[in-house]
Amino acid sequence: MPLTIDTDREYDLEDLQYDIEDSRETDRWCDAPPDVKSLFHEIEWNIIDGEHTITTDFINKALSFKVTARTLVAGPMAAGIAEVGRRFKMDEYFLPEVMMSAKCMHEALDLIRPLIQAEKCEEVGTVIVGTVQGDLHDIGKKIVAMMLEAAGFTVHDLGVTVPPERFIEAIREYKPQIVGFSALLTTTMNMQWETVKAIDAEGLRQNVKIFVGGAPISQAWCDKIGADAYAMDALVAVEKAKACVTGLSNMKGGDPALHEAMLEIDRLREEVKASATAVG
Ligand code: B1M
Repeated sequence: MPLTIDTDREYDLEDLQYDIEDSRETDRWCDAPPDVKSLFHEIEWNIIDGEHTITTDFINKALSFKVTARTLVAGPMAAGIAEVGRRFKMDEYFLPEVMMSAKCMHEALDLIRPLIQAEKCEEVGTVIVGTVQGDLHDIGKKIVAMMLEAAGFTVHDLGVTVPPERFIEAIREYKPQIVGFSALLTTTMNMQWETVKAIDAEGLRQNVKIFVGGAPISQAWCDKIGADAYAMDALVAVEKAKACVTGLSNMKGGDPALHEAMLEIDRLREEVKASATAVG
């Protein structure tokens, strides 16, 4: 039986700001057996410290406890890289440290990818993803691509710094139902808009449902640039993508009713979250 651990809760990551050598009491991963909880803390710390070999050793150990690949990505790996982001923002970390932590994430994702692919369900559709032109960030996009694959999509990942014309070429080649743009920089988010405009100018806008994501991206930005869906994380991306190829498959890209249906998914999720909090 796979061991699933709650990764949906919002945790306080304050303890990660201090160098703690010994095992700690935190509110995270409390539903995990003690051995796994401490392994998760080791994974968080080794990503923060940029220790890629040790990170992958601990990932392998966690897998031997039958922790699912998805739990590892959404749990300790997400917590570790979030703290790296905070340190970078506060000038506590500089690029070399961030690059070492990014290497940990990439190696761990490479290790996990075959397992996620093995979880793949029945084929449901085709998606193209890419990080927009000028932007080199790809950890989040890779996670989204992997989760979509596990949900049954064939995913064509165009890589990083993808110009609008490459997206257009790929839409013609792969005929996807969905195309997703990732952008992590405030200076490159505008390329999402340029890419939407270029797809529109080529007469392809109705052929594809456009998803946008990345740290500076919001629902307001998605509305402004005329994309169909904003996904704040990989799980939301999967939920919305599945809706696009099932109940909403007849809707065209750019249809205001599709945009509204995507917002309804967010509203329902918020309601479920609120009622779970009220019960808890
Ligand atoms: Co960069 N970086 N970085 N960086 N980096 C940020 C983004 C930054 C916020 C850090 C900070 O200051 N706090 C900042 C941007 C500030 C701004 O724009 N206002 C920044 C900067 C400034 C830079 C450079 C300019 C630094 C420099 O050179 N001086 C430079 C830019 C290079 C370039 O792109 N041209 C740079 C470089 C790098 C590294 C190469 C060192 C490395 C990237 C390695 C890599 O990706 N291969 C890096 C990293 C690692 C980060 C942080 C620390 C972490 C990003 C990350 O991987 N997060 C980041 C800080 C932060 O975001 N808080 C930062 C984890 C990942 C799981 O989350 O990517 O948000 P995320 O993905 C989520 C969702 O957003 C969503 O789902 C994902 C999974 O849940 N999602 C989608 C993402 N894409 C989606 C697409 C979809 C749907 C959902 O469509 C289907």
